[in-house]
Amino acid sequence: MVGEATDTRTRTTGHPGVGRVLVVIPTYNEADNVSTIVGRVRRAAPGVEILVADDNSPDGTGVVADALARADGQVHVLHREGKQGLGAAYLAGFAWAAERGYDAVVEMDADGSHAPEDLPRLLDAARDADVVIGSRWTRGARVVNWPLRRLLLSRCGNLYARLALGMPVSDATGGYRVYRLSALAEIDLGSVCSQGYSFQVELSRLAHRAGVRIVEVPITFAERERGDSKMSPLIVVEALWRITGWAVQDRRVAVRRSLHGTPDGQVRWP
Ligand SMILES: Nc1nc2c(ncn2[C@@H]2O[C@H](COP(=O)(O)OP(=O)(O)O)[C@@H](O)[C@H]2O)c(=O)[nH]1
Ligand SMILES: [Mg+2]
Repeated sequence: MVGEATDTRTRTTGHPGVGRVLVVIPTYNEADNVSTIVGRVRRAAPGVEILVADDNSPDGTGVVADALARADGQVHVLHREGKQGLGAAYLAGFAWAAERGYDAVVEMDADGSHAPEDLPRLLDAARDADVVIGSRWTRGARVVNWPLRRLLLSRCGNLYARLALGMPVSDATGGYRVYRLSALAEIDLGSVCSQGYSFQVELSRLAHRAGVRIVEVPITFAERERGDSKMSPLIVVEALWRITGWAVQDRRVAVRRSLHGTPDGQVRWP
């Protein structure tokens, strides 16, 4: 990771009841989208700061982001060496936020699928929660213009994740979230192994296991209008493979525990 970020004349006020907020926007070939999304976030939530985490996009997204950062002290850029996946970009963004003393980070796609106009509502929910998931599959949510195959993939993926992992989360694969830094500190981020979109499921699982407060709020999710999706069959296979692995691991632990218990009789994860 090159990791040089534009700096930081901080003028933010943060979000009431949450504190200083950094919206991390991972980008790969989003030159047509990055200015629009940054502008929408700045208008919708003027108190937050933004970090564009760009994986050296060949289309020049990083150059566009640098220009945005030069013009606005609340916008920063993290330049990474090359495409390493969504999960790696987010982990780098979280570390950047932790080093600089932010109170909360937001995950948001660059392509407009996650409406910045919903952000104040997500941040309001974070006053009484450690993790807020913007859910596509809870009462009051809407999904606009998504092709049927993506709808099915998301519904089936979430059903499988919920059944396999026993998590009370309707949208474990969703990528519009708020994490308090104090909650991320409870999670062993060094153990995260996902590269693609299973990152969201993995963090949901780790947060659930850490016992932090998770709430879901309905969002309106819209298909991107410009640029191409980076979703690939490999990403789907990684998610299926990892969810199955975690489920097997959880069941093994449950069986071991029922046979042997824990030394002090307490229930705890390995
Ligand atoms: N930094 C970085 N961002 C990525 C990578 N893969 C996807 N993204 C970003 O992650 C977000 C979601 O990706 P997208 O292609 O919209 O996925 P989809 O919504 O599932 O079709 C977008 O902002 C992408 O630019 C990656 O390898 N590195
Ligand atoms: Mg998208």
